[in-house]
Amino acid sequence: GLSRAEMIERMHGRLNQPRFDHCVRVEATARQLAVCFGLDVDRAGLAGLLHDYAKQVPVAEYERVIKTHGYNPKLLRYNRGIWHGVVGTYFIKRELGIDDELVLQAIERHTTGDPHMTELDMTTFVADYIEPLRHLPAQVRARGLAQTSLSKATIAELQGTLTFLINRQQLVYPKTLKTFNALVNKEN
Ligand code: DGI
Ligand code: FE
Ligand code: FE
Ligand code: FE
Repeated sequence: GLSRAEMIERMHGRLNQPRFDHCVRVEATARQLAVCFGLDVDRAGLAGLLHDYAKQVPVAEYERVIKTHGYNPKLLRYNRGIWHGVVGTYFIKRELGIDDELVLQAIERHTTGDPHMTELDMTTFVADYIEPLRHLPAQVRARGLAQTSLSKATIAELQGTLTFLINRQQLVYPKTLKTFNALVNKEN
């Protein structure tokens, strides 16, 4: 596979500097969480580093890939907020040669979660939300919960995201709500 330096070079080809810097902070946060919860630190770091690799892929490129690579056409109703996780792994596989299915799954699930998400998936999901430059009240609360429980932090993040979307009358991706229900059922 590619060296870290080569991956970083390709990330600069797809991402502006603020988004790149966010990815590096998520990598560090994900590694810390993995240490705390006894997970694979390098896998968590790699998923964190690459999670937003496809965030700035042009809309037309996404539409083409969704239409020609067997993705659900309903995805076309959403935007890059949803695509960069669910479809983003297409670009990460092709352009970075990542083939670790656990890393790819964590990236695929990093925006919506998944009713069956693993602890590694939660690490990427939560690290994205609590990296040091996140300061919204829901993010501060999730950061506190992440000291003791990945699933409680994940639920708090879903609560924050769903509230944000509903308050702005934005389309909720059904899986985001399904994830919330599945985790609340397990936790309470
Ligand atoms: O990529 P980041 O900004 O670092 O964080 P993220 O991958 O968690 O994406 C957050 C964006 O995704 C934010 O603008 C809200 C949007 N989002 C999350 N869940 C949903 C969603 N957008 C829609 N339309 N539906 C969802 O269920
Ligand atoms: Fe993202
Ligand atoms: Fe997130
Ligand atoms: Fe992110």
